[in-house]
Amino acid sequence: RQDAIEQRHTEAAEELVPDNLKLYIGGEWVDSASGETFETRDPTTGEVLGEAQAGNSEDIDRAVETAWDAYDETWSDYSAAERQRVLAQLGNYVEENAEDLARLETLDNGKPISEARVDMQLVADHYHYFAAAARTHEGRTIPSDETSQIETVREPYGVVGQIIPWNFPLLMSAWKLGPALAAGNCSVLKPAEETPLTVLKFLEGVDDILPDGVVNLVTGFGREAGEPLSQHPDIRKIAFTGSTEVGRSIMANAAENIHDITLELGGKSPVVVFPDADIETAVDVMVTSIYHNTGECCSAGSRLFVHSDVKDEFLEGLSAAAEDLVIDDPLLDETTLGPKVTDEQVQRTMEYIQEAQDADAEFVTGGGAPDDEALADGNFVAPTLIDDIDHDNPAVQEEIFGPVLESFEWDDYDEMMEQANDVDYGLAAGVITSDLGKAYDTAKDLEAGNVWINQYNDFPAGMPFGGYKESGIGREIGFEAVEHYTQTKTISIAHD
Ligand code: TXE
Repeated sequence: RQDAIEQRHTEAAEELVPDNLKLYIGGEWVDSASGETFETRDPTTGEVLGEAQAGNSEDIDRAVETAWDAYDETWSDYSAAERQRVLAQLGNYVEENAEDLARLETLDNGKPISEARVDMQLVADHYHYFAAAARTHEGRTIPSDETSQIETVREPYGVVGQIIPWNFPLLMSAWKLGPALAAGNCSVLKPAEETPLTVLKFLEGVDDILPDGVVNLVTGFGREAGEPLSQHPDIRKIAFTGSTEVGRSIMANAAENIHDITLELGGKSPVVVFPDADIETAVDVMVTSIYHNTGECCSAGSRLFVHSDVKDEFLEGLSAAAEDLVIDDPLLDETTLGPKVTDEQVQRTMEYIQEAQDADAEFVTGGGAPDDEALADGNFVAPTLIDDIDHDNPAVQEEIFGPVLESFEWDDYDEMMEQANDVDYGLAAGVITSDLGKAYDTAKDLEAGNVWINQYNDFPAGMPFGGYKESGIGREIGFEAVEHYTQTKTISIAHD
């Protein structure tokens, strides 16, 4: 089986990895100023997939300048209808090439192909949503006295910087580029060093659709390429998705230049199960909330609060469902849990598992690598369910970003809610109950930017998404995201 996996991946890489792994600036494929490159690896086999350019501050300077040229000379002259057509064509391209892009995403990130296919449908749909949103730019008329009329118009910033992570590589690029372009901005985008391939392939494919310089891609590391982008005085806004730690430094850099900012950071989201919940539904929702994308979701529902009346039945169902997940080569249709993106991410997850073990927590299932020799070369972690753990344990308070769930039993609603809100994060939450009135009340009590009721990780393009507390600032996707890429100009007109 191990040989078959290797062969499948080698063949897929030969077919799908783009020849062109250069920087994309002003519609040209160029080498990084330093000439340095970095390897991106397949997390299933450990093999090198390709070498991308390691951009630095010189490349960022060049990309920002080029983006301004494109804005001044071309993009700012495009009407909303013309921007709509460009965005719709980006969506069409992804639809037409969805299978190749999905397989490449699986190679670079390790996510099961079934999930990568859903990502690609979402990418296409986001471009179509933002194509439509480009046409809905409206200002307001402000009531004033009889001698003036006041109007507002929403104008783009011009050039924006965008930095994205590795957990949904192409989807995160669409979350960033869609609203920025719809609002009329040009972008300098830096993908994560772990997963540069799909966005490179996408830009290669849409080169004829995008006017030169509207989207500029600088691959590279956080310190060398991301930081100079966030410090650049000539961008007018920075949007970042990643760790809270890096988000803090991005915000400090934005403060230096008084730049607008959107931050979508980590989470440690609670899911509350009421005693009247349908257990089968609740188990399905919980599996999606914590094991989808191997737990590498900022929204992951990673703390379970289950009512004591149903706890035993629920945990039994959930651990059985976790053990039924198919951990295997993510290129296979039937696989439901793939490898984590890097060795480093496995180490991080294992350190938290160790914290729980040191505290004598009960491991209902999982707690290490899966017992499967054929997967020994991959970054696999078995789905894990932990019970009997203190709420102040680091494994409970900090984001693990792996397939690891901690369970808490509750009887008293107020005490449970206090604990559910007792983390620094506030990104998402889940409520599972058959009483919708109760669900609404609970949703209001939860300190979270998004609350899912009887479902989880549902991300349609129109849904504003973002965090409370240390999970971020501003909202991604939805029409709110387009507004975040504009500034308001007020025009006051005198009349007799
Ligand atoms: O994140 P980083 P990492 C969380 C998750 C994960 C942890 C660490 O808990 O375990 O963060 O992951 C760029 N200036 N999330 O190390 O470092 C970097 O190159 C500017 C949650 O991957 O934040 C990449 O493009 N940019 C999250 C991006 O930031 C910098 C998704 C994210 O990397 C930079 C990912 C710097 N100084 C991780 N340093 C979510 N919210 O979904 C790094 N980068």
